[in-house]
Amino acid sequence: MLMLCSVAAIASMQSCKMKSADSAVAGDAAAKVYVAPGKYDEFYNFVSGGFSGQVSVYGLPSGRLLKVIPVFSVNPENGYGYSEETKAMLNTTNGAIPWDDQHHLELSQTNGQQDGRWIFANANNTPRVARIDLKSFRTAEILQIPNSAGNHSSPFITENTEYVVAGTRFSVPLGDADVPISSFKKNFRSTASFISVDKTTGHMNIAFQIVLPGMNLDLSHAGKGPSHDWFFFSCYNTEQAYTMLEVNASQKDKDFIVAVNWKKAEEYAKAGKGHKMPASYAHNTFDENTQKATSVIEKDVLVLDPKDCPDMVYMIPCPKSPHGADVDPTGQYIVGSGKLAALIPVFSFDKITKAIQDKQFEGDFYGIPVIKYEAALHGEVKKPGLGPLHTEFDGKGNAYTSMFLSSEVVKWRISDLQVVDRIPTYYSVGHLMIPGGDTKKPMGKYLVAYNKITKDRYLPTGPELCQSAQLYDISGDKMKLLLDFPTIGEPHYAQACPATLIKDQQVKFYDISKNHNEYVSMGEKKADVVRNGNRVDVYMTAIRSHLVPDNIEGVFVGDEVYFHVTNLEQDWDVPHGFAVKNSNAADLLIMPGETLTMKLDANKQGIYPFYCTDFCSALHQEMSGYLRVSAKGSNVPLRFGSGVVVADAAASNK
Ligand code: RUQ
Ligand code: CUA
Repeated sequence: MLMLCSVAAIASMQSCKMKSADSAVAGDAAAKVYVAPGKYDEFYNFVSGGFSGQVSVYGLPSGRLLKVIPVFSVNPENGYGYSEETKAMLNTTNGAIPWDDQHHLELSQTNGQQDGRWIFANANNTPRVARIDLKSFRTAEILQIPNSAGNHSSPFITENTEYVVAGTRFSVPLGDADVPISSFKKNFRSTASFISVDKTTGHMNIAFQIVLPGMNLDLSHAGKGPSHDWFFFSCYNTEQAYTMLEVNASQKDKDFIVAVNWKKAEEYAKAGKGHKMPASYAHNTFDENTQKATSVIEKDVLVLDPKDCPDMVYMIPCPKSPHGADVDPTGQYIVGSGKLAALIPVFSFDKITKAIQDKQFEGDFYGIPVIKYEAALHGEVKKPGLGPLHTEFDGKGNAYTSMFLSSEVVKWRISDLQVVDRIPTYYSVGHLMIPGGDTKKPMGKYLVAYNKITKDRYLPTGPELCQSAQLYDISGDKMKLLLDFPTIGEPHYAQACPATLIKDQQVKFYDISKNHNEYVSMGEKKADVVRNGNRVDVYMTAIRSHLVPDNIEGVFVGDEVYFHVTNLEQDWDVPHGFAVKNSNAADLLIMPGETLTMKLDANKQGIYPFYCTDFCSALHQEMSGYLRVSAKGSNVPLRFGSGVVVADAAASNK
């Protein structure tokens, strides 16, 4: 904070004194964010979880947390990544990975507007892209990205969700080659992967990967309208440093916005201009029918080299270590936010097109033409503040840029680049978000700032303080602070859409007659326990308020016990939980009509109680049972059952 203050002071931007929250809050703020008991919020706000690896869902304007969707991290709360059905979702070519760093989200679009079908999420650390189904709020697919590291400029999408992109923040040698780090210039490359999305199923595949020089691709956004065919990536470290980047990657005055004509790339790919390169990456899908995830290892990737594909990639100089690359709702203006720049350059798509036609180049970067800065420039926003990171739009001709160093949101007009308003954030804002703010049709009513530092904003909680979001009213000329709310993990990018777009399409329960899980029990009569060598399969049912079977004997130390629990309920909001003493797996939270499996290694003798963990009824506490684990070699027969069916059960012993 001290450093931030001194930088701010130098530019005499604003006082270092912590502003009094009272004075900064709009007088009618409480009424504006109050959503009465039983009433719904106007927007769903999907917020990246950063180092939590998950995505959280809030209501706006209340800031109420509605759900945490497990995506890249295991989630003991509901067994994601622990249950046999979901384990494969986290599979990679490096085995199961229980965590990632989740930064950016993008809602699927049709004609440049949100369509409420899916939301895509990136994993930075072990490069992956996930697709979350907005009917179930569940992760449906995770695709690993080869030839990548630090998958940061992802998962931004084209106007009709034709492609989701994934660009490397850390350049690496292709094909995991073993080379000296000092051979960076020669051997390291950045890549921009274009993942095709099936129009009806959402199924993802890497269509092609464009190989670029060694540098750091940072963020991106697709064009729209006139710039529909293009994708814009910011990059830094065109110095190509591989050590002490803090200094060495900040030498040049300008880095680049990389403009990629993905339509051309598509044509080149079809025309056979690429080459298939061997690669190995996991492709995990959750099948709603079998209610089980499978992981397939893909074997190659189609690579396009700009050398073989003229007119596919251009560079636009952009001061100084650009971060956000944001495209306005008309698709005409591209905003590059240089983290270390004292201005915000805004590029014009028409000018870029003209510059390409007239060959107004100032040279090339590894054979890629570099367009003259002035030729591409619409203009510069002067003295916007310090540390511009990200820009969103309100659909009324205004842009809003987050200023990390001077801790503020700055509103400026796209037409004449004049700053028209600024408002402090508490503190060090990273991303900001307006519902639909990166689409053709922003809903310029609210803006949310996602901040890195909270300091004194909440009750302290030991050395780690919560991260925070702040809601502003942007419906008038002046921005007004309405609300602070804490977030899960570290919030980076976020998306919000009108609640009406998705609230009525929600899956309420799974039709049990369509449950094709291979271990389903279609009714209590089908409950069973089957031994096969040292593997014991328990086919269990759950319904208010009992588990069948609830007595199991004849299991021995050294057995592997699989509890396949089917929730027989066919009603909304009646999950059952399942936990068993001594289990190393987490809780299962089984939705109505669903089957989930927990594996238990019976490694010590004793009585293992099991029970439903979700308070489902007045007799929830009674929803329990016992597993008896006997010493290896003892002669306890396999017996199982529940109440009246115990006798039948004994007869069906195998
Ligand atoms: S990046 S602020 Cu991934 Cu800006 Cu977080
Ligand atoms: Cu089922 Cu508690």
